[in-house]
Amino acid sequence: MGNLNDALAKAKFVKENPYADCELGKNKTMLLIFFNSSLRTRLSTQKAALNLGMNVIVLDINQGAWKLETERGVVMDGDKPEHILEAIPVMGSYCDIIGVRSFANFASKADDYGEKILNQFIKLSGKPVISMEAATRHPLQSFADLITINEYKRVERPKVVLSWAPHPKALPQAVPNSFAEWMIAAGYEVVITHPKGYELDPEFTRGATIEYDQEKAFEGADFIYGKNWSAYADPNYGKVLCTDKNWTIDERKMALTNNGYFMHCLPVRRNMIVTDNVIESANSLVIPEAANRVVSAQTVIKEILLGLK
Ligand code: AN0
Ligand code: CP
Repeated sequence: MGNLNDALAKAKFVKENPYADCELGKNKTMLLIFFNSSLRTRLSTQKAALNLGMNVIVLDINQGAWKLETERGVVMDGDKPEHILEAIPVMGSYCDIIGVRSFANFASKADDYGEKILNQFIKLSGKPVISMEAATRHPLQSFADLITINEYKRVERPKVVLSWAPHPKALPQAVPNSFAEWMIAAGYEVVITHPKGYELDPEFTRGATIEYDQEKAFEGADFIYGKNWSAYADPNYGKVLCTDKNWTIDERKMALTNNGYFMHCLPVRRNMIVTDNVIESANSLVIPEAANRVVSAQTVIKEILLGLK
């Protein structure tokens, strides 16, 4: 928690003094590369860089850029005119810091969990790289979640419950992996609840309690963090095993908590993950949580800029 306390103190300063370092990023360029859709990460990371006086360029790879081949050795006679091995150093040459969003695509668990795309950016861009959600982690989200829990917690060591909830499409494990990793590192009591078959990589969950009974998990919780994810374990990696709406987070389940807060990284599908009444309740933190995405991004970008000086 030592490093996290330091990070939280830095975040608090940034939140209270958003323009204190508005000259730090002068004549520095932030390039944000999106392989996947985004609302919050796109806007909050731009806002964070602008608050630090940086210039910002955003590129959606799938809208307007050349389709990228990612495999070496391929005869490029198909629909992909450019190779990522050239594209990355070119993009790196136009900026001082590069942010990348590249979700797990479930084609290869080894490539996803080896962070193949993110690592190529780290290796070939020649610039500091920020993950804006890569295959296995979403650190800017987890840092914002930590800031939010630290602001709202009523006890030193809150009970934080990560609850799987149903969703029609296969989603990555990045958000729950990171959330578990950060909350365990913060020293909180972490309980993870999900149907059988949705066990996450133990690399991220060691130190948490796994409770298959969702209602039991909710008892006495200070924070409920809703999230869907697809299966991690073989042979079902990346698959939807269950869409049972008995797992939807509703008022009856929230009543089992210690007047607990509801959190979700957003975007959220109402009445699949969480009912209208819970997300609209006074205990829902989804909006302040999303607002803290500017704070987490600005704190990280500021540290990187200080390191570039
Ligand atoms: C993504 C996910 O679950 O990883 C992004 C969340 C921040 N969600 C969707 O694709 C709906
Ligand atoms: N929470 C989050 O990262 O949202 P976006 O996918 O909209 O960026």
